[in-house]
Amino acid sequence: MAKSIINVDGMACEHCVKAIQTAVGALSGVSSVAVDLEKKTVTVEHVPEATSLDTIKNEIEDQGYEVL
Ligand SMILES: [Cu+2]
Repeated sequence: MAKSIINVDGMACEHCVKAIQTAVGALSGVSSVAVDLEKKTVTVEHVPEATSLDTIKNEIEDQGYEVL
């Protein structure tokens, strides 16, 4: 299990939090998704062999947010 902290811009409200949690949480091997609006971070616990960090970043960008 890996813990990745991703810097993300464009998250503004609870809707953004939900959108990211739902989309990233649906990826296989992801066990938790925590969004910190103030710090602009998304912390993901995942099995790297199932879902890589790049896959998670792509999913966040697909949702309309900018990975920094
Ligand atoms: Cu929002």
